[in-house]
Amino acid sequence: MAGAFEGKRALILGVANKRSIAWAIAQVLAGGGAKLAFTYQGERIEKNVRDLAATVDTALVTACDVRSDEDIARVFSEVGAAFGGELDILVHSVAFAAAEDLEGRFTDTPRDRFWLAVDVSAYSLVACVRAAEPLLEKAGGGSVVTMTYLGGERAVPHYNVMGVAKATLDASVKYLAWELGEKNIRVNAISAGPVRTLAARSIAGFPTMEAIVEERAPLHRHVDADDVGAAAGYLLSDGAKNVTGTTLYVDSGYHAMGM
Ligand code: NAD
Ligand code: 0WE
Repeated sequence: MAGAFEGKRALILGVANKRSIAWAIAQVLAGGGAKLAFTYQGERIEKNVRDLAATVDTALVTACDVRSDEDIARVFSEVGAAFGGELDILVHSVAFAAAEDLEGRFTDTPRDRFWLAVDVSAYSLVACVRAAEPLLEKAGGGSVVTMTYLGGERAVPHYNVMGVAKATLDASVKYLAWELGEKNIRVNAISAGPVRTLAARSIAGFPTMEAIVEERAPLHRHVDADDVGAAAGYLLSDGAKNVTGTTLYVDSGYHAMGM
């Protein structure tokens, strides 16, 4: 796909390290000729992200905690300055729930941590798309991709409040797609099977989940971040110009099964 993103400008939220799904997507965009901007969550991962960004054509690396309206406003003003007031691509690859809520009973999720998961993992897409809208519009339209998981549609043991957050995210994708379609802004989700990233490796029983996919999915193999990167490359390219409001499953077909 060399050249597919020549002249395109992309903002990517959610790189933590080289295993991040966001980084796999960034590499596909960079390989196609895009100019990139990155946000990182805190000083703890700043160096990781700066080192990775330095290996591609990067215009901006800046901090963003998606819980903060001030951070989001500053980030999009910096992106506007870096990219001449325009943006073609927005990649949202951010999620968080308190670790204890991915271990205990969903029934026991307290109010504050329920809203934390929805705030970081779902509302952040709405806030970022709203802030990106003028930049995307000025570019004549654009493409937004977010990352979701089957646990937002079905009960996946232990995914718990993250499932509720993903259900909220999935519905948000459809409402955003409807409203922004008239501005030629497309909004889609990728539903990935379990991928060995930082967010996934800390989860007890993750190897078991990979093994279940390998046993039951039609393609009998687990999913890598690069597989997700390739799918994002499609959704973010002009080849998907009439695709919006949808979910592309990159899960070896697991979602199609009833057993
Ligand atoms: P990751 O840990 O590499 O990425 C998660 C990112 O979220 C990190 O960069 C982290 O800094 C960021 N983040 C968390 N809280 C934030 C906040 N308050 N403000 C800003 N950023 C914040 O893990 P990943 O697996 O690459 O996850 C990326 C996305 O993919 C998530 O939405 C996740 O739900 C989704 N996803 C992951 C899998 C999987 O198995 N790994 C499967 C399907 C979907
Ligand atoms: O979306 C995710 C994981 C997102 C995530 C991961 C963590 C780990 C560290 C959100 N918040 C946190 N909080 C932490 O403190 N996935 C799709 C991967 C995943 O997570 C699971 C899964 C799968 C798959 C949790 C339980 C069951 C299945």
